[in-house]
Amino acid sequence: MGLFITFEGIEGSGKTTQIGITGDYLEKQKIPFIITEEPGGTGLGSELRQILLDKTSLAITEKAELLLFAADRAQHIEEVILPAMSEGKVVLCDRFSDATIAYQGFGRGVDVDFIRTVNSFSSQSLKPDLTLLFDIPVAAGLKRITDRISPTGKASLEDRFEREKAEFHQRVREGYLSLLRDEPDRIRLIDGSRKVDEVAKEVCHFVTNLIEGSCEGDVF
Ligand code: Z5A
Repeated sequence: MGLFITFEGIEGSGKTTQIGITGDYLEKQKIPFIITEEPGGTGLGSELRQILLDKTSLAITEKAELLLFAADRAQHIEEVILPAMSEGKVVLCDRFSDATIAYQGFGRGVDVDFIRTVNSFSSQSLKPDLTLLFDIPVAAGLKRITDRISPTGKASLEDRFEREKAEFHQRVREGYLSLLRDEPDRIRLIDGSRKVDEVAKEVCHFVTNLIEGSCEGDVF
C-alpha cells in the first residue's frame, strides 16, 4: 500500500500552497503521488463542492452539511484514494476527516462522537499515516484570504465558510488543536505563519521521515 498524507488547517493557513510544493518535491524524487482534495476530488465531489461552497444563498442545515461532506468522502475514498494507495502511490489530500470534526463539530456544534461514526463509515475507517496541521492565528489567516479575494477588500467572491465570523474560525482552530492533543503521533503541528520556504522545509522533513520509515516495507 502507498501512504496517505493529509493537509489540514484553518483558512489561509497555507496548506494548499504547501501541498503543491510537496508534490514538486516528490516529483523530483521520482516518488509516485497524487494530489487531491475534499470536497471535490471526484466528479460527484466537484458538484457537491459547488453546492457546499459556492451556492451561498442555498439553505443547508448543519446535519445536511455534515452528510454532504460525508457523501463527498465516501465517493472520494472508493474512486480516488484507495485505488491510488493500492498502486503504491503517496496520496496528498487537502483536507479529510479531521476537517469534519473541526468545522462541523467544533465550528457548527454537531455532536463530535456522531461525526466520528459518520467519518468512519464514509472513509471506510481509513486514517492518514500523517496529518500536517498548519496553524495560524485566525486574523492572519483571514487576512490572507481577503487579500487573495480582492486587494481592495471587496468580499463578493467569498464562499460559504469564508463568510463565517472570526469566532467560528477560532472554534475551528481550537478543534484542530484538540485533535492534535488527542493524536500527537499522527498529527504534526506546523507554524503556518512563517515564510513559505521556511514552512516548506519543515513539511519536507516530516514527509521524508514518513517515506524513509516506510522504505523497509513493500512500497518504495
Ligand atoms: N470543509 C468542512 O467544513 N468540512 C469538511 O469535512 C471538509 C471541508 C473536507 C473547503 O474550502 C471548505 O470546506 C473549507 C472547510 C470546509 N472552508 N473553510 N474554511 P477550500 O478548499 O476552498 O479552501 P480551504 O481548504 O479553506 O483553503 P484555502 O482557502 O485555499 O486556504 P489554504 O489552503 O489554507 O491556504 P493557501 O491557498 O495555500 O493560501 C492562501 C493565501 O495565502 C494565498 O494567497 C497564498 O499565496 C497565501 N499564502 C500561503 N502561504 C503563505 C505564507 N507562508 N506566507 C504568506 N502568504 C501565504
